[in-house]
Amino acid sequence: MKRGFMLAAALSCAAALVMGCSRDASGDRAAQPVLGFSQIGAESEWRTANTASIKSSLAKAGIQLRFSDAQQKQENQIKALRSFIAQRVDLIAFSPVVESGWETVLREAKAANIPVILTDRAVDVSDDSLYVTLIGSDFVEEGRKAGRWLLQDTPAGSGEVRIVELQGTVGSAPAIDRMEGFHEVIDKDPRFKVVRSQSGDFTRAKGKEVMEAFLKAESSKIDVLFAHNDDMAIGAIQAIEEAGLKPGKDIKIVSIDGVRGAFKAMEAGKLNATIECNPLIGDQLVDAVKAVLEKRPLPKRILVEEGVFTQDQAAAALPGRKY
Ligand code: GYE
Repeated sequence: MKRGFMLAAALSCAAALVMGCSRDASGDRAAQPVLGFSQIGAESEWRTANTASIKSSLAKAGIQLRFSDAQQKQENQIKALRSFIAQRVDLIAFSPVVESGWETVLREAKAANIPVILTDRAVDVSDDSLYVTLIGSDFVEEGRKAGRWLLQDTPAGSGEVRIVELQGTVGSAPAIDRMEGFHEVIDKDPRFKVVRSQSGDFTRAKGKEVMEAFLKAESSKIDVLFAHNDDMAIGAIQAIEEAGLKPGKDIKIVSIDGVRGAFKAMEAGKLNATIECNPLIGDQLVDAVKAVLEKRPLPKRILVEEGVFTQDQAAAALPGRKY
């Protein structure tokens, strides 16, 4: 009996070693690995779904989560990362609000031997051994998809197409890349012109505010709105309606994410298309965490699959949407 118990204890300890161990619990190594996660904030429906996915997948996998919300501020993320290092967590994952400015803190994590996984957004560092992998979408391709949709939707032989653009957070990977991909496609056709472009910080409130400013400033007709996320488009829809115009008709709108709010706006005829950006990356994060703890190699980039949805597909697709 006693021997059996000791064997079981030894086995579970071995299993704990394979899984990786928390190093901070009263000096004893706990069986559950500990992951510190620094999230950007709760700026959009996308982000809320992303947080829920990460929390539920980690809980299911028995990985202990220390979660920190940065309220969209890089300084808060850096503080959170330093605190995870001080707590000697087994792993750090984070979604970097902007691309630059991470080198120092990532070196501190490396010096402490704590592997770092990036989720959703990229960093701009000279040494890519500072992180294990990036799990996230191809934002340049999403921008291209928005551009291609617009090209297809514009009748041949039409005149000038005047576009306004609501950019995401200044300096963030999705804002930089979506803008680049969109331009790559539309710049080939001289009819398309981006007449105004400004950040709405990925939020509804700012999307509305900046769209109001666009509408006031533009004396000529705005044909198209390209918004880097659905939330800003939804905010802008309000501004367009308050200006007495019909969103989706007077001004065509294409945005990115594919959240439920976008499908509802498409059903109502107010949004023309949304490019999917899948926030449900919790299970892929768990797989990556396990690979790191078991010392299996990982590719530097893990992509997420996604598509494009238009108004005519909205009603059929909405009940099946998970975010
Ligand atoms: O598109 C936006 C969110 O980084 C892909 O961040 C993410 C973006 C997403 O605020 O809604």
